[in-house]
Amino acid sequence: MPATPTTDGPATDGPATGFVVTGVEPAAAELAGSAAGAAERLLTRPPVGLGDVVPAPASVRPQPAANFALPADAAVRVSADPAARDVAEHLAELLRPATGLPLPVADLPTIPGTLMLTLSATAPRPSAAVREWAAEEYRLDVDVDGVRITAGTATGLFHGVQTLRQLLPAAVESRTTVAGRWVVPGGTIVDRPHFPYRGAMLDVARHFFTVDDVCRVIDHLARYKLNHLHLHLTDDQGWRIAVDSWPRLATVGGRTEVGGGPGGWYTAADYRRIVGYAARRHVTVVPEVDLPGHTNAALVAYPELAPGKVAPPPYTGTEVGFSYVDPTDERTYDFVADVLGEVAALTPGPWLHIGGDEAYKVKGAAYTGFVERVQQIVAGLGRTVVGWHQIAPADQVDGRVLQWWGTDGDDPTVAEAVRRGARLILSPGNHAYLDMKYAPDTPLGHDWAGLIDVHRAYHWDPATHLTGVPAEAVLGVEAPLWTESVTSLAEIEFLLLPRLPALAEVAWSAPSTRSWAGFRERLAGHGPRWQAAGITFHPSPEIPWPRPSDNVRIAGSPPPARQPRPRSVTSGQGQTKIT
Ligand code: TNX
Repeated sequence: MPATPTTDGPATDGPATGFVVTGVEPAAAELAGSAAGAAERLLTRPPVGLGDVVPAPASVRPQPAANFALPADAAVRVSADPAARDVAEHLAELLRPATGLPLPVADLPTIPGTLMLTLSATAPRPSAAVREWAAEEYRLDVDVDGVRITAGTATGLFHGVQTLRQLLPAAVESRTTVAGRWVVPGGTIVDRPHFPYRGAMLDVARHFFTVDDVCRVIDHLARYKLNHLHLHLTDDQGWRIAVDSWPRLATVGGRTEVGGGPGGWYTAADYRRIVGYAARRHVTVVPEVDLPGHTNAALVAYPELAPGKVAPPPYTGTEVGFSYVDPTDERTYDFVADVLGEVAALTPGPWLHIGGDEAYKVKGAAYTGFVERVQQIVAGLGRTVVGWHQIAPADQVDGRVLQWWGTDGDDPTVAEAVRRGARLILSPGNHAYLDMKYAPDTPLGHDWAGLIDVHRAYHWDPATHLTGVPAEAVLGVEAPLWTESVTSLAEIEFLLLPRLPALAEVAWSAPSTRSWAGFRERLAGHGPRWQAAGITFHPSPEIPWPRPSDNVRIAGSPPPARQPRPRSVTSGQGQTKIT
C-alpha cells in the first residue's frame, strides 16, 4: 500500500509551479525536511483546479489541503444497484487504460474504497428551485482518503464521473498506460443542470456515418453532460434506417448521399447498438423522420408516395424544399404510421421528431392538416412530438416540443404556439448551428446563418432569447450538425470541438456561474485532453490553449500528440475535407 500523500500544501488551488524562497537561513536538516515536503507537495499538487470543469458546476468549494492521489490499489465501490454498478464499471473502464491500475469494482459498503459511488435517496437534497431535472444532480467530495460521488440517480452518478474525469490530469485520456501520479484536487462540487434537455443533432442523411462514428459522437456528448442525441435519419439524399414494412426505403433510398458517395443505412441491430451505447452513457436518442418535405429518397424507393406517382431521380445535391410526400393520399398516412411505429418500437426514449421544415410545396391548410395527422399518429404511439418550429401553426398536442432554428428572436408564430402549450428546444441558427464556419477561412461548413466562433456559440441566454417566450417554456438547447459539407469523423469533430462544450455550458450551467472569461480559461485545458485521446478539434485562436512548453503533462507522460493543423484539400467530388 503506497504512502498516503502529504497534502499540507499552501492554500492555493492553482497548478504546481515551484518552490517558495524565504530570507531565513534554516539548518541543513530542516532544509532537507522542507525540501522533501515541498517535493511531496509538488507531486501531490494537481495539475487541474477543482473549478476547471466544463460545463461550469453549480457550486465549487476547493480544499487545497485535501488533494487525493490515486494509490496503486485504488478500487471503485458502488451502491448495490445495477444502473449504479454500470456507472462504476464505466468509471473503471475510463481510468484503466492510462493509469494501468486494475481498479476492481465491488459493492458498498462491505469494503471502503478510494472511489465511492453512492446512490442515496436523500442526498444531495434537491433545492426547491429545481424541478424534474433534480434527477441529474450529484455531489462530489474529494479528500485525502478518496473521492465520493453521491447522487439520487445513476444519471447523477454518471455526471459526477464525467466531472471526476476532468479533474484528473489530461493524460488520463490516453488509451495507453502513462506513468505518473493521478492527483485529484480536494474539495466539494455540488452540481445540477440548468435545463433538462441538452442535446446535439447529427445529420446522418446528407452523408452516412457508421455506428462507430455515431458512438464516438455520443462519447463527446456524455463528456460535456449533454443528454440527448437527435439523429436526422431521413432526407432527400438518403434514408438511413431499415423499416421492415417498407424495405425499399433503406435498400433503395439508402444508397445515395451528397456528392454521389455510396450512402448506407442502419439495420435494426445497428440502430439498437447506437441506442444501447447512448443509454449506457445516459444519453437519449431522438430519432427524426423528416416529413412531409425532405423526402426525395423515400419517393425514389416508393413512387406511390409522390404527388404525381412518378419516381423522381435520386438526389445528391444540397438544395432544399423541392420534395414532399402526397398529403392527399391515404397511403401516405399508412406509410407514416408504419415507419413511426417501427422507429418507436426500436427507441426507448419518449421523443419522436417529425421534422416539418422547409416543406415549401405543401402550403397552408394542406401543411397544418398533414402535421396534425402525424402528431396524432405520434400521440397514438404514446410518444411526445418534436418538430422543427415550422410546425408551430398546427394544433397543440400534449407535451409538443418545437425546435426553434431561427436567427431572429422575434417569432410571433412560435410565441403563440407556446401560449397554446408548446415547449421549446432552442437551436438558434446563428449561435448553435455547428455546420456554420468558425471564420471566413474555415475549410468546411456554411455561413448562411453567419459565422459562429466559440464566443458566439457561448454568448447567448436561452431563457431570454425569444421575444414573448417565458423561460419556463424552454426545455433546453440543441446544437445541430448538418452534414452537407461533412464527410468524415475528423470533420465532425473539427466542427463540434470546441463549440459543443460552449453550448453544453449554455445548457447546463446557471447564468450566475457562466462567464466567457472563465469559460475560455477552463476550456483551454481540454485541448491536451483531446490530444491525448486522439480527438480532432479546431484550435481556435479565441482560446488560450496551453503552449507546448507549459506544464500540462504529468511526470513521465509522453509528449502530447501534436494537434494536426487542419488543411483543406479538394476531393474528387469538389468537397473540402479536413486531413
Ligand atoms: C436548414 S435547419 C435545414 C437543413 C439544412 C441546413 C443547413 C433545418 C430545419 N433545415 O435542411 O441542412 O439548413 O445549414
